[in-house]
Amino acid sequence: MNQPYRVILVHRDRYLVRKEEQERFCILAGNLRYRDEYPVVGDEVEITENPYGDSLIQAILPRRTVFCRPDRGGHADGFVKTLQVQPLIANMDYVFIITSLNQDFSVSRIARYAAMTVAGGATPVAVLTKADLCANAEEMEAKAAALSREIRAVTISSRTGYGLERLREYFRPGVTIALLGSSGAGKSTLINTLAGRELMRTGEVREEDSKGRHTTTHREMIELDGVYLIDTPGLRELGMMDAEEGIAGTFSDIAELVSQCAFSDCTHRNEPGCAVRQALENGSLAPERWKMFSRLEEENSWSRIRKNEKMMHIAMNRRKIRKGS
Ligand SMILES: Nc1nc2c(ncn2[C@@H]2O[C@H](COP(=O)(O)OP(=O)(O)OP(=O)(O)O)[C@@H](O)[C@H]2O)c(=O)[nH]1
Ligand SMILES: [Mg+2]
Ligand SMILES: [Zn+2]
Repeated sequence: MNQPYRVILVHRDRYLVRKEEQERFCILAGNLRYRDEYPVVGDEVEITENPYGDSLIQAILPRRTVFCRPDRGGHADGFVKTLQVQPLIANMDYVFIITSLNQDFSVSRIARYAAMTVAGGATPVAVLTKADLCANAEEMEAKAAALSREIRAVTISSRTGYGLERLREYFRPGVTIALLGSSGAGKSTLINTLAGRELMRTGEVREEDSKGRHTTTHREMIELDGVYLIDTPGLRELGMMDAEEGIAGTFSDIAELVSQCAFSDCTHRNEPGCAVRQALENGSLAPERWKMFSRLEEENSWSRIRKNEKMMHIAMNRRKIRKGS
């Protein structure tokens, strides 16, 4: 079988691709640029080799899974910027949601990453780092695990090696794992610890609030004994967009309750036959989980409305431009 090349690093408009031991620098063929299709780290691509310089990426193979984030920057079309989802990584089996067990720990951030992971078809694993700095790591792990049946939680320390054996259960040959999370959470350090050498640069976190300084600046895939690990720069925030299925998949028990309300447009405030209110009242649904779910849903539908509004603006601008000319 002719194995495709995989994108391991993107640097502006140049792509480093790899197959077995062979690496090639590539640029995009005109037809991909014309269609605004850009490969991301993890993508499988077809290339035309050029022994004298950069090879050409001719096609991006269909993505098995993808991790996206809303892109508010977008390309300007007329006067209005488009709101779109931006793929960041492709073809990963697991997303390790790296969260440190310090002041930066946030269950709702884990929920956000999990929803976007599930939306893109991969499996989320909450990896709680820096257990050596935390007195109640087990309690925190229980909190993360209680978030959803869909999210597994593993506590580790790259410093002491605690928990790494549990993590290695995911390392089957051929598996691709993306490490995502805030700056300073310990993504690059974990890769170095697993590799047993300094593959990635790491940086200290700030004393006051434990936040990182955005040390990693590129997404990059490395191979360790047949396992592909993708290091990424810390994301500042992660909004919800096109995540209906991801949110429902992450909180499947809550989505199920919602579907049992007597009215299909139930607002879950005071309608009769509201399954959500009933579950909240009898204690089978924790209020924090309901709050988190509603928050994500609300944000997601807000971005959908915004997206549609922008589309309308663009269409109207186009008409104006056509009329004016
Ligand atoms: N005590 C302790 N410190 C850790 C652990 N893992 C990482 N650190 C420290 O946390 C700091 C940030 O680690 P990085 O690996 O650079 O974090 P990152 O997630 O790659 O951050 P960005 O590249 O900025 O997104 C470094 O000073 C690490 O030494 C751990 O398990 N225990
Ligand atoms: Mg890093
Ligand atoms: Zn209801």
